[in-house]
Amino acid sequence: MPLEIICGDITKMRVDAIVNAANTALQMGGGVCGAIFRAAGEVELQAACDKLAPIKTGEAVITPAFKLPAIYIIHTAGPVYKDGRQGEEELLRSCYKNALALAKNAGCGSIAFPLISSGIYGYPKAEALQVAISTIADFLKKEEMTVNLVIFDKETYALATEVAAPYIK
Ligand code: AR6
Repeated sequence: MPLEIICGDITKMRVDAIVNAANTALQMGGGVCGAIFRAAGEVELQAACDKLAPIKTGEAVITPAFKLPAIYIIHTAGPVYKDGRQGEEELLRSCYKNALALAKNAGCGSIAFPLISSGIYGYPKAEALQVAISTIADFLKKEEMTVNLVIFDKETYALATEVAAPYIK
């Protein structure tokens, strides 16, 4: 199954689409979003985002990737984690599903995701990994695509390889 867990910086990925862990206003923020805006070109990317904003939590939209090695950036707004009883899991699942559907419609053969909501938005990393990996695995049962999950820090990467082990045979 073409699910690959990678430890690194998503802005360097040579794939058809990279996913941005955005906010609903599609404004440049911190974390991976700030890194993507800086590497793509802040002015051009913000102008493209302004035409599509706002989005709802769980939705996804697509822009060019400007100066990045990727072709597209798919922006999706993850849920802010409160206590896990506010529909966070379904909303996080929607981010992955909607981004994958958009990538498929755009003809992408490869996509790279960060671990959405697991930084500034506070989603516990182990649970965020379960949602990400199980949702991607479900998609790959029916569709052909190379899906990379790009994890920034070594500790979370080690956890990710454990969570993914039953899915990668
Ligand atoms: N490549 C891959 N992953 C990264 C990178 C990178 N270059 N930089 C950070 N991460 P976060 P969120 C990881 O906070 O929780 C922004 O302001 C990071 O270690 O970027 O969805 C947006 O505009 C973490 O595991 O996104 C929103 O307002 C993961 O990316 C808000 O933050 C996601 O962390 C979104 O918060």
